[in-house]
This record gives sequence, C-alpha cells and structure tokens, in this order.
Amino acid sequence: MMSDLSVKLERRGPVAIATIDNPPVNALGLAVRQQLVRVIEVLEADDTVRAVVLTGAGSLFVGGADITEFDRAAEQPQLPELLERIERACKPWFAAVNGLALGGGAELAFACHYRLVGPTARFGLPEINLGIIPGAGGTQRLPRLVGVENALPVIAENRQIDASGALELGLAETLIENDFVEAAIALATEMSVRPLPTPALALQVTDPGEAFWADATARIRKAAKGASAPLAALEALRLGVDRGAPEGLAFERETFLRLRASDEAAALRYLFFAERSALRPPALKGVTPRRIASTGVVGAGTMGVGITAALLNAGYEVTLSERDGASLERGLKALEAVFSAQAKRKMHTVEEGQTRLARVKGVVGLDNLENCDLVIEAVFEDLALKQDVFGKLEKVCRTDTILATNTSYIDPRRIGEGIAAQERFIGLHFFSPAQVMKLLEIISLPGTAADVLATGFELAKRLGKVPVRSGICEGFIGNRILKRYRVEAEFMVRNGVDFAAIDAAMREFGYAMGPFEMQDMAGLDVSFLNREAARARGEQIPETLGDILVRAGRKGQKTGGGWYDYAPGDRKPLPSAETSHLLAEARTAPKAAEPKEIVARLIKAMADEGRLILEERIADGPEAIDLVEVHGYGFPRTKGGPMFFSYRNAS
Ligand code: 3H9
Repeated sequence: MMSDLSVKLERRGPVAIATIDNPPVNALGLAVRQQLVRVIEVLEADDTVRAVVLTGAGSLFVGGADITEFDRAAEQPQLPELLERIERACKPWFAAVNGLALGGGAELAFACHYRLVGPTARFGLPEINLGIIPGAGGTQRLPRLVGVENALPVIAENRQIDASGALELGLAETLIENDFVEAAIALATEMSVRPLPTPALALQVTDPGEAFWADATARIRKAAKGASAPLAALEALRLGVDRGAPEGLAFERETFLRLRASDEAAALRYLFFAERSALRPPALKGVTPRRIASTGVVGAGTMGVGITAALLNAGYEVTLSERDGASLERGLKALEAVFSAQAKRKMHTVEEGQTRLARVKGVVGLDNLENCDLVIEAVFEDLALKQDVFGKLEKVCRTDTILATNTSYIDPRRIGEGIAAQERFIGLHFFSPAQVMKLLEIISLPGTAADVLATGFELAKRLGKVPVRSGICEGFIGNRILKRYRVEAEFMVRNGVDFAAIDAAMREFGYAMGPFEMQDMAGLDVSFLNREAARARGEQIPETLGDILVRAGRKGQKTGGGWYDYAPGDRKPLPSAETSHLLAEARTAPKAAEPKEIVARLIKAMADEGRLILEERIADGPEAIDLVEVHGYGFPRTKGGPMFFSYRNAS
C-alpha cells in the first residue's frame, strides 16, 4: 500500500481499492486530483486489475471540492475531466459510499459505474449554499440516473438522498450493512464479469413537461430570496434535458466558473468559514467546557419561552420558573403553541413534540432550580428585578451552577454585582424568537471563567446556534449597530428622503424589511421607553422622529399605525397622511435619493460602527460583526455582512 498519499491504493486479487484520505472531509483538493489521475492511469494500464473500489477514509466518502481553492484560478487537473476519465474507463469503478458524498464527492460517485452504499450514505449537492452550481456534471448525470423529478430537489433545493432513497431510486446497487470495504470488494469481484453499464451521461432523460418547469421555477425563485445560484442550477439541468448532455455540461461548467468568481459566492464562502470558526474561538483552545445536563430558565415571557423551546429542542431538561401560577400557566401554554407550530412545519412529529415538552418542569419561585447546571435569567429588562433574581439564585443554586443573564441592554456587570463567585456569571443574549434565531451573543464579563465562557460556546453548538463573543457596551454588538443604522436612516428622512424609499432600497438589497417597516413590526415604544429612561437619568438624548410618532400614539402595527398605517388585521404598510403631518416640521423639503446611495450610506454607517466596536475590542474580528448582522438582524447572506460588503466595495 502507498500510505503517505491522500489517495491510497491497495490490491486485493483482481480488485484495486482506492481510498481518498484527506482529513477532515476528504475534499478533492489539487493533490487528491493529481493522485487520482495517476491512479486512473496506473489502473487502466494494469491488465490484472478487473475492477476498482473507490471509497473514503473515516466516516465520510467525500465532502466536495476543496472550497479553500475557490479564491484562486481553477488548477489542472480539473474535476470534470477526471470524472470523464473514470466514466470512460475500460473496467468498472464501484463508488463505495460509506457516508456523506457532497458536491464534487457526489459527482464523483455519479461518474462511477456502480454505487454501493453503507447505512449512513447520503448524496447531496449543496453548492447553491456557496453561491455556485455543481461544476463536475452533477446537473447532468443525476437526472439521467434518477429522473428529473428526483434530481431537481437535490440540484437546486438542497435536498439529500439517503441510503434507502438511493436504493429505491436505483442510484445505488446494494446496501452493505457490515464489513463495508470487504463486502464492496466481494461485490466488485463478482460484478466485474458483467459488461460495463451505460455511462450516466449516455442514459436517456425524459422531459417532465412545461408545467413541471414552470412550477419548479416559481418555487425555487421564491425560496432563493434573490440568490442567483438556485435558478442557475435549475437552468443547467433544464438546458441539458432540452439540448443533451454535451451542451448541458458545457453550460454547467461555464456557469460554475462564472458564479465561483462572483461577489455572491465570495460572500457565502466567507460566511461558510466564519460560521465554522465561530464555534471554535482560538482564545478557548484547550479549555474544557463544563458539563450541562439540566437547565433552568427564569421568566416565562416571550424570551423565556423561546429559550426554553430551544433548550428542549436540543435535548436538555428545563425547569421553567415564574413568579406566580397564572404567569407560569400562560408561559406553558405559549410553549405548547411553539411545539404545535413546529410540528405543523414538520420540524418534528406531534409525538416527538410531546416527548420534548415532557422534559420541561414548570415551577413557581426559584427554589426548584437548586440542581440546575445552568440557569438563564430572562425576566423583564429592569435592573433591580434582575439583581433580585441573581441574589436569590446565588443562595438557591449549587455553587458551581452557571448563572446567565439574557439582558439586551442593561450592563451585566451591574446585574451581577451581588454575585460572590463572579467566575460563574455570564451573559447569553438570545434573539427573538429564540427557538428560531441562530445568533447567540455570548457576553464575557471581567470575572467570567474561561471554562464558563467555553460552556457558552458549547451550548450554542448543541443548540445549533452561531455564537459570537461580545464585550460590554450599550446594546452589545448587534443592538449597538442597529441603533446607528436607525439613526442614519432617520437622519436621511429628516433631510428629505422618503422613508418608504429607504425601506424599498433595503428590501431590494436583500433585507426582508426596511428599517421603518421593521420598527413598525417590532413596536416603536420599546426603544422610546429606553430613551425616556435614559432621559430620566439625566442623559442628553435628542428627540427622534420615532419619539414624535410614539407621543402621538403611533407605536407600530399593534396600534394600527407607526411610520405607516395598517388596515385592521393586515400587515401591509400603507402611506400615512398623519405621519407626514406629524413629521413635517422636523423634515426639510423632499429630496430624491437613488437606492444605491441609500444602501451605501446605511451600510457604511453600520460598518463604521463595526470598526469602532473592533477598536474597542468589543468584538474579536470583522467576521464576528458580520455573523451578528446576518444571523440576528436579517443582513442578506449573499452580501456577506456590513464589514465584508464595505471592504469588497471600497473604491
Ligand atoms: C463543490 O464540491 C463544487 C463541485 O460541484 C465542482 C468542483 C469542480 N473544502 O463543517 P465542519 C472544513 S463545492 C474545504 O466543522 P462537520 C471546515 O472548514 C463543495 N474545507 O465538520 C472545517 O475546517 P476547520 C460542496 C472544508 O463534521 C472542517 O472541514 N460541498 C470543506 O460538522 C470540518 O468541517 C460542501 O458544500 C470543503 N469542501 O461537517 C460541503 N468542508 O476545522 C461543505 C469542510 O479548520 N462541508 N471543510 O474549521 C460541510 O457541509 C461540512 O463540513 C460536512 C462536515 C457536512 C462535510
């Protein structure tokens, strides 16, 4: 065996076994491709070899092309040529798919003459997540192997085919339950006497008809939310069906290379790596997190219920505490509603929802939290109330229980003032709805122990969230930038720009809502009350346009009007004569602004605030800020985040 290579070659009688061994995910980087070419040449020339088993080392088959190479020009040998050589080989290649086969990995398996699957095998083409389309024949071979209807969801909608699906669709020949490689060798030996099957690219494909394409296009366009890749993947598939595989392949390759060089793909790649590194902050390398099994949540309002649902979904036991029976009952009802909504959206079965709900114990008061490993406080944003909760928790809980506050604005140092063992105190700032939103800001306090901080990151991982460490400042990273964004947007409105034009420009940029629609949805009164509280403390806070609206009773959708008017029971923003009248004095003459100019100003404001946050060491890097914006505030993923965007677009 040649063992120092990333493609290992072994012989067993007439069968050669090629194992791709390129940790961590067996990606098809340059060295692997070079070695595969060599392996193909050697095996084609060797008359004693009758069949080839191709597999992956470890638990994966192949995780795809090496994404780190996508910032460079494509290097020879390229994957499509390599796969063609396998497909045209004069002896059969058996892809022994022992686990995930993603992107180029799945394409590699499709080019082999046969696929043998282990129980954990899965085929997927997740290229669209990276702003590209499959670039090595995936859009052409898969529809010819399993039919267009079965191929489309994989190519353009992120669906995967598991082992049993692969058998049902005829994508895989056989399921191997035990002794995977040995069984694959035996099958290859036995099947090598058969004539070579028709290569995937030469198989017939049936056009499912215009209605299918129209329906798929509408569905994919809607789900893509402005991203280019999903529709481009559909187009490549359709073109190959209409005009045949050779034209389809050429179009696929050209589109892949064009998209690979796009800003959108660069943004998505950047986020791919940022999201992964976020789970492993270098400062915590080697620090072992504490073990968390049972958790407690104090406060069963919207946040407390959302946090409880997130914890239950991740398999934790939760003790949910409220101050009285009626509030607890309301909270538990809200929790049930979350689980029935999840079941409706097919996130789990109704029974599974009930099993998860059975892990919550509702209690009145704090006494029952004594055995929790972690308690998260999510009571009303009131300093004295929070201090009181932690004062009591300190007496009730074990001395090693981690105590966390979910405050979004109050300085956690003041909240935790009375806690004797500061090392166990931390901020865990969830975003609403907490069972849905991916962002978790982890607030490290001066006294927080490293293993407690590491536990915060471990918790985020288990909850499927994206953790970002934030230092202490008003609003932490996200709400501080949001404030700057809103101030800048209001500044434009004061200077004559129509707020509806600002909303439209930000929607066009990729946000689901513009800043004023968003305020109407969330309610203008929350930030108004914050400003009023600060004014009451003697801080100099100038009157905002939002203040004028709230003082006139316009608090947003919930009062039938804020920036916009709303018809009863409808969320569609309508122009408001009253708003125009109320704000007339505070604004200059109307001024037109190009959408591009509006976007540039608002993103610049966010990025400028981001730079200050970095200078103050509140965040650990520009990626942290971008992750906060993308996962907590709806910044369009395809634009990477304000720091990435302003860096790419700096002239
Ligand atoms: C493609 O194939 C294009 C083709 O159609 C055409 C070509 C011509 N490359 O996620 P993890 C790193 S496009 C380079 O934490 P897990 C990752 O950054 C590709 N590096 O592990 C991390 O590094 P670090 C289509 C990669 O077990 C480490 O591996 N394929 C790649 O939770 C571990 O990753 C995809 O889009 C890669 N392809 O999940 C699949 N993948 O340790 C992308 C991972 O330094 N990958 N890394 O932080 C995944 O979805 C997951 O990584 C996977 C494993 C499910 C495979």
